[in-house]
Amino acid sequence: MGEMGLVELRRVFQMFDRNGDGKITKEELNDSLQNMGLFISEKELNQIIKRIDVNGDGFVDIDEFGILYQTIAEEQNDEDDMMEAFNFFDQIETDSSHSRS
Ligand SMILES: [Ca+2]
Ligand SMILES: [Ca+2]
Repeated sequence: MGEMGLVELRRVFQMFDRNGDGKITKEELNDSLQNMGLFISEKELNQIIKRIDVNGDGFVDIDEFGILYQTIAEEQNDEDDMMEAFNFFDQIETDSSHSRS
């Protein structure tokens, strides 16, 4: 899956999956975003989840999270809003490479 390795994906996923149960809830996504200084509305949050949640169970598992990554990479030219919302991926990568190794 491109530059984004599975190990890296798993690491980022775990940052979002705060209770470690293997799926990201809307609340966990919201918490993670807020921790990164990104405050989005409930409506936007629902839209993001809906977009990511391929199998419709209301949670984001690691497969769906991987799809999100690819989606962002492929659509970054015509999905400016989504890119803005997901600029935090850059921050995560920067943070994790500087903090505890
Ligand atoms: Ca979780
Ligand atoms: Ca799902």
